[in-house]
Amino acid sequence: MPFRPSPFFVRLAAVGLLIAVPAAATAGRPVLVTSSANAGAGSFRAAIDRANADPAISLVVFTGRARTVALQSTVVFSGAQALTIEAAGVVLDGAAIGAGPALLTTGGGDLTILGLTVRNAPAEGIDIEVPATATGTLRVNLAGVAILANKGHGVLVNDQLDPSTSDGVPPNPAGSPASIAIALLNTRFEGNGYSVSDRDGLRVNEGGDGDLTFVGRLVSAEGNAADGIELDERGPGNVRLDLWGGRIDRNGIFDPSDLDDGFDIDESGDGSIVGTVAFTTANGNYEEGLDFNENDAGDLRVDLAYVEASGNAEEGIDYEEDDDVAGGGDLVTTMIGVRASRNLPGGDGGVKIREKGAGHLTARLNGVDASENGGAGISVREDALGSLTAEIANARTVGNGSHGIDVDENRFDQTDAVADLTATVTHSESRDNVGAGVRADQQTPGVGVLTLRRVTLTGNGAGATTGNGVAVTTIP
Ligand SMILES: [Ca+2]
Ligand SMILES: [Ca+2]
Ligand SMILES: [Ca+2]
Ligand SMILES: [Ca+2]
Repeated sequence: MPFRPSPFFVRLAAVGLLIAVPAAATAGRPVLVTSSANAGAGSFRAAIDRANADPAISLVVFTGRARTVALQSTVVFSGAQALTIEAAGVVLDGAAIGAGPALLTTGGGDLTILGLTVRNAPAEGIDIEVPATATGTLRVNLAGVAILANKGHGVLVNDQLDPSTSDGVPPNPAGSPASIAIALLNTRFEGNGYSVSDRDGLRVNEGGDGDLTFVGRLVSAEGNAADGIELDERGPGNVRLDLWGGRIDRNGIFDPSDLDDGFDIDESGDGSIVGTVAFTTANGNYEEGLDFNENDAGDLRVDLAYVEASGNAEEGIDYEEDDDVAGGGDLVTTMIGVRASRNLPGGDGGVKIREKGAGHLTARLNGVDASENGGAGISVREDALGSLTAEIANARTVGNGSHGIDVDENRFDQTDAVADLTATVTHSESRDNVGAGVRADQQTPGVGVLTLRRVTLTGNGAGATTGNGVAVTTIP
């Protein structure tokens, strides 16, 4: 399905475009593309070759005469300067490329692309390879861009020596000292990656020192072979996330032995995942809808507002802090107006929020509907050192295959004095679940307190409440 924003969104996008065009676009004389030919005078390839030869060239503009460029081989931009490509609706078609991406950049400068479609390449649509010596921040800005049916990743930004392995030795795996910042406006990634396993709509690999920053406004990633969007940050540095208006649906079907997610973030080494996702869907993906994993030192702090993650094959929303490598750090989240329903039994629940290793978990959920999931509706779990605080209001958890709401605090050891559970559920209904309406479990030592205020808890197979070590106060 094409992405069809409302007229209001289109106007918003137009305003955003004006903001997004960097100063480089107005500096220097543009090289004009006047021909749809694969090569030769006035072609896109010739324009990029001129930019390769002259670092003063920072702007390539399609004049409107070219419509579809049937590339016969990869176009390589090797210049180190920032480059802006104003395409005004032109299509780069890679169907006749024998092998390789449609567009490859290797120089490490900022790249801005406006109004371009890239389709049918036998590998990546656009491959941005970060030089090992890059420093500072490499910025990639895409506005009004469509990335369609490329066989590799739709767009790859690669700052890792070998993304398929944990290359280098943690905590400093191989990758340049540079940070990566990608900004997307009214941009879509559809039907990419159908060649080999693990090819995504958008993949950003950051390695070594540096952060990975992702900003998206009106972004769709639909029907891609592996993840719709994957952000992979290694070594020291944070992932910063700001997505508004995402449609990240029906991704991950390609490899039955490794089905994939809508939006996958993997952070390792020192550093946190911090940010917001709002007005976004992650529905019908073949593994999880949102799959955010933070490892080693650092926190996971991502808030959600008006997000739907339903009909996925595993969890709708899966937050895991210290999932694979415990290194301390907290998990803190506020979720408002979230729906996570009809996610299948492959996962632990509609909304799964899990903190491991040292660190506290604080979850504030208001207006979360997590119903008819194969597992629990809402699962909040804290393991090892640290306490669990959950404030759940205006929730609806109905007809789930396990508990409606599950708050679970697991001790570190018998001497851990700071391992308490404090949960409040107010103005909510948790009924007709296979498990309990609310399960609250506190391993000793530690104090467990569950307060229920105006909560409907009828028709649950394992009773209104269950669990050990928790004092339950019910206020009608
Ligand atoms: Ca880096
Ligand atoms: Ca890093
Ligand atoms: Ca970390
Ligand atoms: Ca932790």
